[in-house]
Amino acid sequence: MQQKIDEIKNNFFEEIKNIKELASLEEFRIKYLSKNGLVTKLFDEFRELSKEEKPKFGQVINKVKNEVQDAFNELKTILEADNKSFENYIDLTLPGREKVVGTKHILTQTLDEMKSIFIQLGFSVHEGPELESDYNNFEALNFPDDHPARDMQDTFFVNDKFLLRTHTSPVQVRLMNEQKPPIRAIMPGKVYRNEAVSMKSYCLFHQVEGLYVDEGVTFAELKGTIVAFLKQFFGNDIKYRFRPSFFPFTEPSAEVDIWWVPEGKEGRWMEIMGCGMVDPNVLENCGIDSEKYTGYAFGMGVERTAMRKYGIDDIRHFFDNDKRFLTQF
Ligand code: 2U9
Repeated sequence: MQQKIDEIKNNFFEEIKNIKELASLEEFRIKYLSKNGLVTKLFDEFRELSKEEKPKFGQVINKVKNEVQDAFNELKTILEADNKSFENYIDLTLPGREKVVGTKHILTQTLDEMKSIFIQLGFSVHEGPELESDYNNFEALNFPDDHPARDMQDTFFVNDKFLLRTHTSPVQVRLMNEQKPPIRAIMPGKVYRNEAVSMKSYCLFHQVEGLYVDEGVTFAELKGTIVAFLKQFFGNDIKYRFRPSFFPFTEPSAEVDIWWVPEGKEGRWMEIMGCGMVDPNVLENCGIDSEKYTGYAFGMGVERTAMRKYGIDDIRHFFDNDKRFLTQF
């Protein structure tokens, strides 16, 4: 019996030296100290001993039991403390986790840039509702009753009096009705057209329009402002031309083209914006004396302009919200 006790005790103290972590400590406890453990089992054997042997081995087994239990408890305390400090350990040398930071949509960036250029040129920024009256969107702007834009095929009508604005021009109409000249403002915002969706057109897009009304405003000033914008937006070397055109709300009217050389392709003229002197009828419709005041106006599509600047070939990219497109800008 004594030999067995010694063997278990020696093995216990030999094995405990190799235990370095809590997981192996549990296996070790099961082996020696659980209900069926080697040390616990010694008590079963003790019960089988003769009356004479019992007092002697009782003391020996109890002593061994206390020694191994103490050693076990001590190691458990140490390993638990180690484990805690391991859990709280911060490795300051680890590289940081990269956070994905959102960026402004390319349209917002383009709008911001356009606004900031016109603000520098002395324009204020005005916005208005997207649901407009037929009067503000067409009537006040000199659109004849039979103009194609007034067709259901081209415009989203809500009823016979209201529609989704097809340009931001009604904001100018509102402004002129509210304020006396001088008025020098741009109108950025969403507009809607009932068109077949394709690479070039979408049912919704953004415009920036501008208006300057005062005494003695001339076409030369209009030209100066537009050229200043083109140079800032596309760079000083931009080649441009003004070409006569027609709009119901301006007379005379012009379209502005820029010379554009797409990558790997031949250069060509590309239309970038329209402009003109506000038609006297329009000024009168908005309560402004056309004998005293003149004004110029211009308008451009933000998507189309951004497509030119950044070489984007399909307008639908702006609205698809594909991260592969958005993160390029
Ligand atoms: C008022 C009077 C005049 C705004 C103007 C244009 C010329 C023009 C197009 C460019 C491409 C629309 O985005 S587009 O499809 N716009 O060519 N817009 S002058 O003239 C106004 C506006 C309001 C009261």
